[in-house]
Amino acid sequence: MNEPFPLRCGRPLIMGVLNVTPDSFSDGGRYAAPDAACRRAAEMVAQGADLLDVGGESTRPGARPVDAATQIGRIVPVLHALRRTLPATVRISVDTRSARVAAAALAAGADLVNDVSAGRADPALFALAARTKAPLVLMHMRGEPETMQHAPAYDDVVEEVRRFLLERAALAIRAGVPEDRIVLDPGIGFGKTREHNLRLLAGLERITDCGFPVLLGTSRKRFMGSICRVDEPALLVPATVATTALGVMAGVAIFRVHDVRENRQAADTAAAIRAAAGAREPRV
Ligand code: HH2
Repeated sequence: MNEPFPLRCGRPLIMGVLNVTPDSFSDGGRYAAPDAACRRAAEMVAQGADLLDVGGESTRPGARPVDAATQIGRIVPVLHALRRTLPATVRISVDTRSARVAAAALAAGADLVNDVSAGRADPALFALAARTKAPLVLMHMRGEPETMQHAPAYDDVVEEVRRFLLERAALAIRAGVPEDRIVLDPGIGFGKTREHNLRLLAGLERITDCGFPVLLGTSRKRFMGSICRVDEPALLVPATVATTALGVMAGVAIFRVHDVRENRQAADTAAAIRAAAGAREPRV
């Protein structure tokens, strides 16, 4: 593994999405072959990505789980190719709920683990993160991808998400994951209605105030399509950029996006405005 990844480096970080799946909601099927993945990765790095999130399982609403061997077969050849072609300063995250997949990815050159189940899908994941000291993203999700959009309900979505994330972080720490390796993510679109997503975005500071770096994943997501009356995810770049700027103002550290150039500009501009306003440094 590379040197420990600095989660707090004083500016917002951009994480480029690289799905090596046949069925992801926005880029499925495009980058499954290692050479296509490397070209896309180089493009995102040239546009300002600090890290890349490689996933071999779609977690879009309605998606069926993908077994560990299939995920490994998709991800590992791509990771080897990325490590051969990318500068070592570019960090790679693996988007998986499986400890077996995460271990194979870390051995193939990944630096971070992004777990949308926050360690609930596979209890061995916390032990792996504890042993390797790899940074670990803990995301909130209500239910499972296959069924999570079936009438999700909350009394106070921001408070319930905040409490869940703090509980998962406490369990991870108890399992030996170093506190300074934990990243929290409110899980926009995961078991939430449009109204829940909007409340979470309006209440982001209650999550960033928890003291852990926060990752935000709004990129091209459907709740913005219903606001903007746009069906095609690729046409939601301007809406995504608006959420990135607001996320910076709320202290978000890492933005998981498909469109790196646009979000890099939004994040850097918002960070400069935030600094000019005398606000605290971003929690990065
Ligand atoms: N969103 C997606 C996947 N992984 N990880 C984190 N931490 N936060 C997110 O919001 C998040 C995530 C869904 O987006 P995408 O990867 O583009 O689609 P799919 O799940 O269909 O592959």
